[in-house]
Amino acid sequence: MAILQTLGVASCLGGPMRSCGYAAEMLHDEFDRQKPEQKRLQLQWHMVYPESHGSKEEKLFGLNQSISRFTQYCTEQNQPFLVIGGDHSCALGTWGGVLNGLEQPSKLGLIWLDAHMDAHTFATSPSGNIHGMPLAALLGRADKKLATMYPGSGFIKPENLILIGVRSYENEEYNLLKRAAVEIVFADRINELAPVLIKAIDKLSLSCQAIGISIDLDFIDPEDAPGVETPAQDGIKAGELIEALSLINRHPKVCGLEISEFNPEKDSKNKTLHLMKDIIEAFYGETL
Ligand SMILES: [Mn+2]
Repeated sequence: MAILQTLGVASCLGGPMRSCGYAAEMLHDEFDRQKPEQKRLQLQWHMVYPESHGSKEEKLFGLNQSISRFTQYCTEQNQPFLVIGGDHSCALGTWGGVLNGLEQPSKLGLIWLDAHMDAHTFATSPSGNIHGMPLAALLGRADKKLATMYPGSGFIKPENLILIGVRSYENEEYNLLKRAAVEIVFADRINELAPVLIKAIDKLSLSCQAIGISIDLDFIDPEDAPGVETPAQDGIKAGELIEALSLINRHPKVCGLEISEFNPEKDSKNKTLHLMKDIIEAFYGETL
């Protein structure tokens, strides 16, 4: 069984809540409870924690730098990876690191499954929460303060980014993405997720050397994934995401998967925790 390099980000510095830093630890235990005959993959866990001193900006920069070193190494070694947030600000490190590790950073594609656009800057965000800003930085459109938290030396080309499942956003972030001509597939335009995801992979495969998938658990309908920081009604059913990911199981162009925003305090009967495990197995698991 292949070993999947996995990084847990024990931080919630980018969001308003305090508990999403426990996601990786809980998921680690969840996989540990599996019986050997149920195992579809082997995770090699690494963990990163924020520094205990310094400003929030300094802590987030340090944290994202550590995350980026991990994904840069995996990218250089051509090894698939998994990053478990933490809040979604970990994307600054995850994809910044992949950009640092690629010979041609302009050939990174990114599929962003999220109820939100995450394309604010400090100038436009009503909350000032950094988990709502990673895409602005990844596109090279950050303000000065946000740019100091980004460890990447390159940026994602707007034509290589596709947002899927959006249903809650502010005009300022919509304008930023629209000006950059980023493709957005709104949740209410999705009848069935699998063909939408496959179309996105096929499109990016034409011009990209590697494709990343970033999942914010609030992409899923809150009925199926109640344990998230910022729920939004009318999301995609969990079963549809699992089916879609099974169809692209270990796709050779996909370099890594990121899952973020799990909030155990809001979970009910461990539904969202179990879903995280199912997502990982659907994409990275071997068929039993
Ligand atoms: Mn997000």
